[in-house]
Amino acid sequence: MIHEQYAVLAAKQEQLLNRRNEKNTEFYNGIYDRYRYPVVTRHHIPVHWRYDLDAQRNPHFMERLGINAALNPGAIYHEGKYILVVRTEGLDRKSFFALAESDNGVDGFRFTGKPLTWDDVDPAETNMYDMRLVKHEDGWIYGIYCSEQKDPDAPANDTSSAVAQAGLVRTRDLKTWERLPNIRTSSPQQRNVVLHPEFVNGKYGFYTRPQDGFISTGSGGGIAFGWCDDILNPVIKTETVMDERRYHTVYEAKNGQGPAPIKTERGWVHIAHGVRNTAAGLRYVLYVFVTSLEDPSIVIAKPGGLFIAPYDDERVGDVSNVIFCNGAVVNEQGEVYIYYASSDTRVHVAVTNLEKLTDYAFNTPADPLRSLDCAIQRSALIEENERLLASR
Ligand code: M1P
Repeated sequence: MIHEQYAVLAAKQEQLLNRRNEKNTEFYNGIYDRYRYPVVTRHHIPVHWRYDLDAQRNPHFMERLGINAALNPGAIYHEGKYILVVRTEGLDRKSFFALAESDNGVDGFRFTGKPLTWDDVDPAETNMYDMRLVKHEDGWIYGIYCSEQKDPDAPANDTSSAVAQAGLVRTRDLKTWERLPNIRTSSPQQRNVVLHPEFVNGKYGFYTRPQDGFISTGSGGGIAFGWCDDILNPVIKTETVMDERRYHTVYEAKNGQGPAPIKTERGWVHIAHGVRNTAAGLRYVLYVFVTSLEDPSIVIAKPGGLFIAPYDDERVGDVSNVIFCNGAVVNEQGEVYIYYASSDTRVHVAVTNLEKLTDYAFNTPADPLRSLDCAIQRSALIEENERLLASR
């Protein structure tokens, strides 16, 4: 018999799932709209994924397999639906992937099916997270995720050191997933690896993030680009850094490609995360750059500064002061839905369109990189505006 408390929790959850989202009108920057409520949280995870509903086995209706957080989703727009593959973190700290879909992209996200699983090709893999979903022109939908395991070279008493690699899966129907071999590069570790959606000179193109350590990228200079001939044997022989880390920018300490880049008439728009260190720890924000349609590894425009930073309640969570994005979609109307997680805890959406994103990407001034030059840059804007205001 089903425990009576199930109906209580299910009804409460229905209210949350049916709650309409709305633009946050207190926020304005002309570039994108923020929404009042997160689009996915741990409270969206179905009750029967967390509780044993059987009244005899679970007389106190205790949560048996709780969920700590729902974050960093991969995203695609597929058959008229907004699909997220959410990093869903159990109370045991292990993340798994779960698919949620919505008809309008801003509310009504519901988890479907069961947690995603596939053939276990790598018994050492301990944790999986941050999938980038890409509809490639070869007809498959690929997912690249961080596949993490304990560092096999760490001394026995070191139970924290880890190694990150790029796991690869693919599907045609978002139901059956085929696990392919991990993507191999010459870098000791990899995270934030993303497949370019089109062939580049007949090859599969990848954005990578070479890193020496698990947390620190060390000698890894930034976001890199590489190719592979055979997706079934994914070896990237050469990685060339295309978007470097740089002193006193928002991506000084680390950066990483976000979702697959968005194709516009003027170039591929990339949403990336940049990291800097502070007295309160690492701060993660998003920034934008554009690469050439002819060669997606050549940066042709780069607005200065950050694109999305933690805002109000977004600042606080399991890992505070973090905005991370690995999913964005474009619908038939050219609207762009950017799914970002705040503080490694819950998922939000920011909505813009291709025209605004392109305007932002090409017409926002570049970072002058020095304070005095920034002051001169701003003074020029003020002078132009003062002339306009005086002529009113
Ligand atoms: O905690 C912030 C983010 O840290 C990592 O990102 P990066 O590899 O760029 O440092 C990832 O673990 C990511 O999941 C997490 O959101």
